Amino acid sequence: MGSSGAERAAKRLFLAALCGVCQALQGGILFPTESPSREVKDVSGLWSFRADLSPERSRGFEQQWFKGPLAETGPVIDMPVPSSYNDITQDGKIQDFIGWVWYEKDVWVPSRWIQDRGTRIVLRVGSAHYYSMLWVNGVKVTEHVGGHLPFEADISGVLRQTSVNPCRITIAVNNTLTLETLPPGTIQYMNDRTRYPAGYFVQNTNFDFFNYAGIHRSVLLYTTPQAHIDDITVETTFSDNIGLVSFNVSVLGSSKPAVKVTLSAHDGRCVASADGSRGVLKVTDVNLWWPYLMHENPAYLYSMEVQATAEDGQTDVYTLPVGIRTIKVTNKQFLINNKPFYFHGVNKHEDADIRGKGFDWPLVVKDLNLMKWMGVNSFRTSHYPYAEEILQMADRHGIVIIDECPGVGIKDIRSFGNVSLAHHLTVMEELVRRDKNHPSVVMWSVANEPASEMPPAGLYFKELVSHTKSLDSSRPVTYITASNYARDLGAPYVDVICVNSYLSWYHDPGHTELISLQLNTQFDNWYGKYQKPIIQSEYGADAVPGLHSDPPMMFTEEYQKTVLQNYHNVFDQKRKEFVIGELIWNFADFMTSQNIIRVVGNKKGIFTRQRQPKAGAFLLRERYWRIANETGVLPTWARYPCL
Ligand code: BDP
Repeated sequence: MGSSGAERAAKRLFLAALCGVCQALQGGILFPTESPSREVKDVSGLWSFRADLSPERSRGFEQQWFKGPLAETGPVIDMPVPSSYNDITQDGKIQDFIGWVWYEKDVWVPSRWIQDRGTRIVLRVGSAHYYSMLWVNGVKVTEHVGGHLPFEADISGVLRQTSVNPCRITIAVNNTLTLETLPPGTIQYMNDRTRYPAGYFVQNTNFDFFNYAGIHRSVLLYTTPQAHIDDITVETTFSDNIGLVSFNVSVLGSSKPAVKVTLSAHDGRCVASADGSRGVLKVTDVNLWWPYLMHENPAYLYSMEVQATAEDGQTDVYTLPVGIRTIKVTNKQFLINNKPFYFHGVNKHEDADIRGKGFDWPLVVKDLNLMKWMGVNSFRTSHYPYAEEILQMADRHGIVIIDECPGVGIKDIRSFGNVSLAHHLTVMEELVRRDKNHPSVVMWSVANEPASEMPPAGLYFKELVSHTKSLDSSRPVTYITASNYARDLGAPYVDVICVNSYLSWYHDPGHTELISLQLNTQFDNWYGKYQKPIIQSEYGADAVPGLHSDPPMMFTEEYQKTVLQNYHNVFDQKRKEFVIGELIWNFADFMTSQNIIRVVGNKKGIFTRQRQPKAGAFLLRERYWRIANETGVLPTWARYPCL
């Protein structure tokens, strides 16, 4: 009986993960928007919720909780969606729960949607961590493996067959992590009966953030005509003052759709149009998409309207914002629109009090405002894909993004096997499929700090990087290493070397005087071996807000500042050569699992978890604006007043 409980849940998950990798990705995952032919109904809000606390975590399936109202099979509580469930209640069992939780909501579907058989009704979940199953009126409609990307199901048939309105949506979510999930984890059973009760198990992971779970992004119903635009891919370039937008539209439900594509400028003026599902639009006097602080008119977006008319005369309309820009990497530079770009930015987390990793507009806008206040021109979606709304915002404000997949904590050699690799490739496909059209996304990061010195890592990363390039040849690919340059087996395959190091923190704690020497050595070794541009993709120190000491001591705000200053001195030398960016770890304090090196979470934020600045935030603000003044063209409204 030792292998009960979550181990079986883990096995169930494992099997699902296998299924997930067997299925090739089908179709697109366009962000749901309204248009003359499409409607969107947000069904987020309060859902009924129950965690399956049975020892096997399997009671919900045995008793088929999806068959009828959840309240009829046991007690339910209110659970907000989107939100992590962990910090919502006063119950420690919910905070640390591992296994299946059940969500349910009754939703009215407009009867004209159901009556009009030409309407396709789609149920979409922005993300749910980690493995999800969905039922509508007791009928299973889909399942999905992976915690940070959207999934959806055409539920028109089920709604028309079951004709129950309001319809009952049931979503079961399992947060168990196994050696083959991304991120990976293991379930460990504690079998010493003198210390642990029967069936006791823990979830082990190798990453430094709380494994928040639940339905993290909006749940939507949306419609399209039966013959509909399923996917759009754009790639952009320019020559002199002519912008070129190549497009590829895929339409489902019609064998010979008539496709028309129109590109409009800000003022609504049509600047180019074409007929057909593939083609190239030419834009004269192009306004390029430029990053924030690099140009006086940053983040210019055109609007691309796609119309697809089927044989029966029904037309589907979808509008995609399009930024025209190019990305190139040389052995020393990162070029956006052929001009050198220096990343002065942050690493973030989707993390906040109470809601955990749940999407929250006030937080998203506050974070954007803080980044702009600080002169941040870029961020990395450490350590997983963020909500697409965040990318859209970055498109509109010119913030550059390194888009990272959830390949974090790959430390166990068993997670470099074929099953893991196949799943990792699928996740990259899902990520590229979702984010390929965002001008803000300039690079893919396939992993963070994997055990890249282990023998399987070389082949693993060769495959992963080349597969990602085959999905999108327009962007460079990297992974983030903390390995020693001489032992890193994946570096030959990436376009940009991204290095994390914590000098005077995890190494030689307290000795900030060593940073200069050690950091210079770090850069020279990496560049000497690979001749590729380098980003310092993480550096930093914990600072407990309000703790002070002079001379600086670890964990004080002064120490955090001193560490940053010492790094900056070296960056200022090396950015004249081959260092192309610096991303502080971390934008804000964030929650981790409980352990002896964390005091209620990781305190390396330059803002607190509540987004109040520590001393380091002011230091970085001054620096980033100074760099922007030196390297960019600032609009007059954006000049930092102190400089
Ligand atoms: C880095 C990890 C990051 C951690 C950070 C730290 O990439 O996830 O939070 O260390 O320890 O190695 O603060």
